[in-house]
Amino acid sequence: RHKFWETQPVGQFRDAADHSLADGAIEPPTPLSEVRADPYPLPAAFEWYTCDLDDDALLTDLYALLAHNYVEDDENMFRFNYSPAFLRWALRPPSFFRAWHIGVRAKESKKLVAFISGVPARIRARDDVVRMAEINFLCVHKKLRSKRLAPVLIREVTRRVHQENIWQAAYTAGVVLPTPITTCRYWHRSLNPKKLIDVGFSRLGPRMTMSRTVRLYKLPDAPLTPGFRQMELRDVAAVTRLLRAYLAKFVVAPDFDEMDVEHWLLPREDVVDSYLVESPETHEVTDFCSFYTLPSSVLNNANYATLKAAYSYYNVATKTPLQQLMNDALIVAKQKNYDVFNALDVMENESFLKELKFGPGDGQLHYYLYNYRIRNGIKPSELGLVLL
Ligand code: NHW
Ligand code: EN5
Repeated sequence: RHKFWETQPVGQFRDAADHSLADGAIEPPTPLSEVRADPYPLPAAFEWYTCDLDDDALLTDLYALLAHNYVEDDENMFRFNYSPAFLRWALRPPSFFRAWHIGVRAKESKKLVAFISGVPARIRARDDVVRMAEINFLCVHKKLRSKRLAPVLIREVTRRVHQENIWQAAYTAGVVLPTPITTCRYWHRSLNPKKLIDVGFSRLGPRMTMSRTVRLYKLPDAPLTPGFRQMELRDVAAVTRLLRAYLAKFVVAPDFDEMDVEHWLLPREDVVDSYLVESPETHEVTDFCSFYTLPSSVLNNANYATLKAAYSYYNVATKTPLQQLMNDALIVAKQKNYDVFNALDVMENESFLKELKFGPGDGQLHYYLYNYRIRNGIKPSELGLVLL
């Protein structure tokens, strides 16, 4: 059934009933001297190409590969359109490895035809903090599909991760592979219902008119919580404290330090937005919310080329009710002209989705760990990890 995945140290569907298998690494590390020294072979017309994200020309090529060939919804109406600035941010966190930005080019034309990436992260599973690679942006050009190139890309990124003495990885996918640690649902909150309906992202509900729908999703013009403001550099220590205390509640979550928070959560225009509540009395930072910007191309629509989507990222509420905090996030996203606000049912998100008029989407997101077993998996609400 899974000719490639059957050979990999991942939970196999057949292991599900075996109670002798403990949580933790599936196979032990091998000595670095035993890690294969040379790249895996590619079909003769192609060559490996380590990408330099500082290089604007490379970044443009990578952007174009993904904009034309990356993930689509099940009806091929929308395709993720990660911006060049987003890709630079996503691929260059603290201590990133350039060797983990792996392209494949056609030897003759030098055209970029495939890509896979990893970035380093510390991820905690129960009480075990593990150095991992977060694998993302696996993409093979549409004309080269179903030729078993993906397993070669995955083996090659694995080899380069092993060379850094890292033996585990985390990744997400819309497809089912052996074996998810949990399966999450996407939820969507309309901000610009008329456009969403025009492009086929959502439908007019039964017995609903356009004007009733627009009224249903109306939001105030400005955030309601006193002390709600953008996060700044001076807030990094306070936000790190809040976030670390919060993420400790989940079974699987990143182990963020101040450098990670500065990189992943300090606002960057059209990439990541972060807000916090600073108590007007004590000036203490009590609550935090964030979202990242990932537009989708609208395929085959005469009126619109892109959908501007915000994706809920990390949120922590200690004083303000989480629902009120997220309502303010919706308000600022609407002010900034996003068409839709998306969220997964991870962490405590279930507590506000229905109340804030999110509806369930038709997409799922499966979370995976490589070479790390978590018996019986976890619930989405036990997951404190959001990948881009
Ligand atoms: S998920 C998004 C993945 N990208 C897309 O969906 C873009 C559009 N699709 C494509 O570009 C986020 C192609 O369809 C791809 C497959 C390239 C997906 N993950 O080459 P073949 C990520 O980036 C398996 C893993 O013929 P193709 C996460 C499939 O099950 N495996 O197919 C990435 C089959 O194996 P099997 C996937 O359609 C995580 C084999 O690939 C997969 O031309 C990567 C077929 O290959 C997916 N999304 O290309 C794993 N989709 O055993 C990281 C298909 O079933 C693991 N397959 O026969 C950790 C590594 C690091 C470890 C460090 C210690
Ligand atoms: C790795 N980082 O399917 C990511 N999106 O629901 C890779 N559906 O947008 C894995 N089909 O439900 C990504 N509208 C896996 C996701 C791939 C993309 C995907 C889904 C998520 C999505 C939309 C559009 C569907 C178009 C037809 C959807 C309904 C919204 C409606 C709004 C009003 C209230 C009810 C729901």
